[in-house]
Amino acid sequence: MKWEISKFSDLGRININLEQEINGIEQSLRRAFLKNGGKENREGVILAGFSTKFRSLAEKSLEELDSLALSAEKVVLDKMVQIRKNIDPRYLVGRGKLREIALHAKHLGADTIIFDTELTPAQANAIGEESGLDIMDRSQLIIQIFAKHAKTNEGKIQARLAEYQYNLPRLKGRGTAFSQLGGGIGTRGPGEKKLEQERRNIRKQIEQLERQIDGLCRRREHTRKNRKTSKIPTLSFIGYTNVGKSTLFNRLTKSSIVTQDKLFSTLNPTTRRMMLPGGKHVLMTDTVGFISRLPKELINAFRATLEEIGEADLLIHVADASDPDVREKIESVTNILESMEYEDIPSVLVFNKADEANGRTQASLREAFPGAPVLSAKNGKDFRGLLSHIEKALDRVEADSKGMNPLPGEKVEDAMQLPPHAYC
Ligand SMILES: Nc1nc2c(ncn2[C@@H]2O[C@H](COP(=O)(O)OP(=O)(O)OP(=O)(O)O)[C@@H](O)[C@H]2O)c(=O)[nH]1
Ligand SMILES: [Mg+2]
Repeated sequence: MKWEISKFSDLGRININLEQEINGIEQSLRRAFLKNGGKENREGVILAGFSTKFRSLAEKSLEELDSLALSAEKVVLDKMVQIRKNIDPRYLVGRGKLREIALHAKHLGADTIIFDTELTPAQANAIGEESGLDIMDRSQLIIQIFAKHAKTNEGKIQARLAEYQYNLPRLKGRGTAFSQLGGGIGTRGPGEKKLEQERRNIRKQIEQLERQIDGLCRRREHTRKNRKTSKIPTLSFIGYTNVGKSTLFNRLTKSSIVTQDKLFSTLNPTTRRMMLPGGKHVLMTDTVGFISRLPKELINAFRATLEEIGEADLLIHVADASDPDVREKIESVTNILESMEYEDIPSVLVFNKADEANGRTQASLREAFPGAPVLSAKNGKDFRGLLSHIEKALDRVEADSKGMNPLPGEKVEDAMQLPPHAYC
């Protein structure tokens, strides 16, 4: 930026065209925004993280928030981290730091600050008022991605319910945001009377959506019952988002589900029938991925989708071998399964993206998770080994359900990986 220092002259004689000056500044900000990868119709955001312990923890978490923001089509203009001994109950990062972030955001032309945590409704309002910017939190961002990626009627209904449930307690001070997917939480709103009417409307909408989702659950349950009577076992692909579940599913079942380097590309379950190498027919289901701190509103709203996982005979837990945080993510998935009371469903662990993991990493995964295949859905050519592994595990599950002992000479853990938390 070029600076020019003018000589101070009589205030009455200063000849500045303020409108022209402001337009000039706005144009420069626009150019800076576009230079950072922004497009006219994309929202520029600043990410704000903090930790009461280590900077590295906050930075790692911000990286994931960055991927979430990209998946929501936002342009991340900057990221800021603060380390504090204690959380400020009103402004989270403290008033001084908040003002600093807000000033920086305005300087860069950002419309919104996204906080890497779940803000209480009171915090969201206080921060919105103090900063004069739109405010989002991590949960709201995830819910917004689900809403954007929902293509089917079922997905849209579930995403809308999550959005309404999230927004209802946060309506104070909000404008028309509840009726648009993804408004910021800190924007100014209408008067109290209008707000009360909006709250009543939302409650009514929530009741209607809940009823529709109960209907979806019943319909899916009916389909599953039919499948059960056909006695074809069901296998569900699960795992952290973006690990390559759909890519692997496509390769195994010769399908063409959309795959992309974005979080939560898949929302709707897809089921395909296929034959395993030993001749057994199975139904394979690809479904929505998980993330740590998955908002509770989504777990409730997506129950019709998530119940598909609960009915599987075997879960194929896909993890990303190239991710330095793979162990934490496996644990996150296990915790989410536990929270849904699905921890007793047998699972096999499969490491994908081996093409991006070096030899040492692969060796250490093989040592820590003995028996778990390490492969590449993208570059791999032969998946018969994986399918045989899955088939063996399924045989074991079926033998167990009939109360049979392990096959002669076979160790249980060779054939079937217990839920990950049980063997690491
Ligand atoms: N290098 C490499 N990339 C892969 C591999 N498998 C998948 N990918 C890439 O990883 C990204 C995510 O793949 P998806 O199959 O959409 O992942 P997912 O787990 O279904 O993701 P969600 O549905 O969003 O939860 C895509 O860009 C894929 O091309 C692999 O074996 N190696
Ligand atoms: Mg997918």
